[in-house]
Amino acid sequence: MDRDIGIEIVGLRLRNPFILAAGILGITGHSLRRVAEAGAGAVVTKSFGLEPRTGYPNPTIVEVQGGLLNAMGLPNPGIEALREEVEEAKKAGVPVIASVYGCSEGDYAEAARRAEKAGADAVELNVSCPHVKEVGAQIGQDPDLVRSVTASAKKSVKLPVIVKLTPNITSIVEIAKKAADGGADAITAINTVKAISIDIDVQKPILAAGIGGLSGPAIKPIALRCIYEIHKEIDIPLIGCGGVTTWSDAVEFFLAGASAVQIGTAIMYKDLGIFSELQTGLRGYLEEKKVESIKQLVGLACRNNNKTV
Ligand code: RRO
Repeated sequence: MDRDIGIEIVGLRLRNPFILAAGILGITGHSLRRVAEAGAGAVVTKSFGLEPRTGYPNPTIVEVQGGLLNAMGLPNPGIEALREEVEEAKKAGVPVIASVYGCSEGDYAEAARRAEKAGADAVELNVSCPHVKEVGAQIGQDPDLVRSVTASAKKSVKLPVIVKLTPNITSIVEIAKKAADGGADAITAINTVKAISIDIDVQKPILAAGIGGLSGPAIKPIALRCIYEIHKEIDIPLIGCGGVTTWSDAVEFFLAGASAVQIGTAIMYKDLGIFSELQTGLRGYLEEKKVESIKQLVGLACRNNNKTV
């Protein structure tokens, strides 16, 4: 019989641990629904703020060695439009997580409240966009702000609150501790890694915004290291994000301490068929290793090697 690959995280039951990452294909309610129908265990919307934002001029995305570099600039129609997207996405019957951002504690609290009213099953606080001033990693790089933003979002909703962290920081563990102090129900690690690509003909950065965020296989070892470090120090559910392209990548994340993983850039390489491919591969691994559930894998690599720093 097939192994059950369902999980429970932040009080939500997921049929599998593969979650659509924020911003990738979560452009409309229809695209979220399509991803869910292709087999995702849950979906995260693109990041919504209180007001609409156009985002940066083109080019906003470029393929580089090992992944994609983006500087979209948080384009979104404003949180008023979230309800329609959530309603459409929920038709597929999987949990919908609303990604929200803001400039202050009050913004995050209000955005979380509106996400709850819109029918989302959880909120993911994006405190980690690598290149948008004031709203992104400037919050996620300040430990006290991470704590206070998390605490005020927690106070304003009954929904589970997940905090998505940036790797562009000296100690992600320090920031993760503050998110946990603020009452986070789970942590997603990581958002994209600050990076740049330069056009040698015109001799300037390719992206209109200059610096962007790197995603894809190139950042997988960084994301894994972050999960591993956080898991060793803090007892909080973790969602791995960064370069998961194959089922074995996902297994690495579970072994490092993640209870679920998000899939983003890999969809560009493999299309939506990736969700069934990941499930089949993971079931095969569990059978081969005679493991009953994913839970048994979570953090095993940390426990098997307690000598590393
Ligand atoms: O919109 C973006 O440019 C963006 C966001 Br909000 C984010 O969280 N991470 C990223 O790489 N790009």
